[in-house]
Amino acid sequence: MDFGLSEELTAVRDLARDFAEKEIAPTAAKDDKERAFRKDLVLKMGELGFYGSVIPEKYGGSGLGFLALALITEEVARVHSAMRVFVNMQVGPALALLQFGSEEQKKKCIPPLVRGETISCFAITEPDAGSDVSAIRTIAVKQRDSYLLNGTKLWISNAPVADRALVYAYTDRSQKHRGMSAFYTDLNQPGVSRRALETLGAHASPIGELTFQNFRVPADNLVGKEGEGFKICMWQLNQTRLSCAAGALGVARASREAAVSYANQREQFGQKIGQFQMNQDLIAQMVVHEESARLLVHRAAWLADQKKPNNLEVSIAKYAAAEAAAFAADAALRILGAYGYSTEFPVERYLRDAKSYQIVEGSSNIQKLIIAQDALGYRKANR
Ligand code: GRA
Repeated sequence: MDFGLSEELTAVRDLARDFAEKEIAPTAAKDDKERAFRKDLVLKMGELGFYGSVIPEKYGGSGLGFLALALITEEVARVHSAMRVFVNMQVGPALALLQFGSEEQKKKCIPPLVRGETISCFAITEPDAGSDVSAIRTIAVKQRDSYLLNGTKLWISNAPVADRALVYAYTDRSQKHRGMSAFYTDLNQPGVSRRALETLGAHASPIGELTFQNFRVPADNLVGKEGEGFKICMWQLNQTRLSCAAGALGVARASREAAVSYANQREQFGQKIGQFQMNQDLIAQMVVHEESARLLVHRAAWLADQKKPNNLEVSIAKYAAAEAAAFAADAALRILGAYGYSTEFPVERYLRDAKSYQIVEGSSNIQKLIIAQDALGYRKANR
């Protein structure tokens, strides 16, 4: 067993840290406040290879792997959680295409995703289907050499700005989840309307609704076979969930760093507030939750790099990291008091951003369901 990072992975982490601190951090508060879409930073992350670590060189990536992706994501999220969402939006569709797409789709679609040239998203969730993916209502009806898509997708990250979307829709509803299919679509075609939405956190990550009205998708944009959509969706979520967990680590770390720095400097009742055991209790818990979550995230990423099943380990890591982030941001705010509550300091942003991790990519409750059903032997997570 080796807990150290290789030289190559250390270099990847340092590059991401350097970029995050120099290029993302200086405007993070402003970007959050203005709900800015920083396309320039999205492109720069592409240039630095942040979207390509899990993509082979043949399709424009570096093939460095999932641990590299986790390290990059954590560093980006540590300075601005909203910016790591772009990583997931490029990587999710690219990986689904890599795993299930035709050779032609891979050659044509993956390199621009890796470079960040085509801004992408994946569209699963709907007004009446969040945790229960098989309850989606969007349908795709085949008409000779194309499909007509109708339906509404909600809470889709990048919906207001994306060029492409991996859309999940039913091609045969009578087959239940076995009648779902996946389409890699061009959103700049007629039949798509978009509505931007506002959320509590992740303000610099555009989010919204996509409505498809007789949206025509060429038949060769079907990913995999008809009926494979649910399988593709579950497979894809297992990858993006891991990156999400790594993002949560970044927020947990930023919160812990802010709390420690403040506790070492702020004085009350004649001493540094770090001397008070109630604050020490919070800091000790932050450290333990964060460090255990990091080990779990790295284990799940390591398994992915060994090409071993890791659905269970991803759910454990995602649950642990999301809860660690929410705990740490809340604890940091308690330690900073009014300064934490103030919008002059980043801790309130960490708290708003941390809450998203308990909801996205399978809520904490869904992760617990997957973990408990595996433990009880009802439904094995790794299959
Ligand atoms: O036996 P079968 O052939 O019928 O297949 C079943 C099962 O084996 C079938 O699907 C298969 N399956 C899987 N196959 C491969 C299920 N899970 C997997 C898997 N992981 N890999 C039906 O299975 P089931 O267990 O009966 O399905 P279910 O009960 O309908 O749903 C399961 C579950 C609740 C886990 C699922 O629906 C789920 O994961 N829900 C959470 C949805 C979610 O994560 N949404 C995320 C939305 S996207 C997002 O948040 C973007 C955020 C962006 C960002 O911030 O980065």
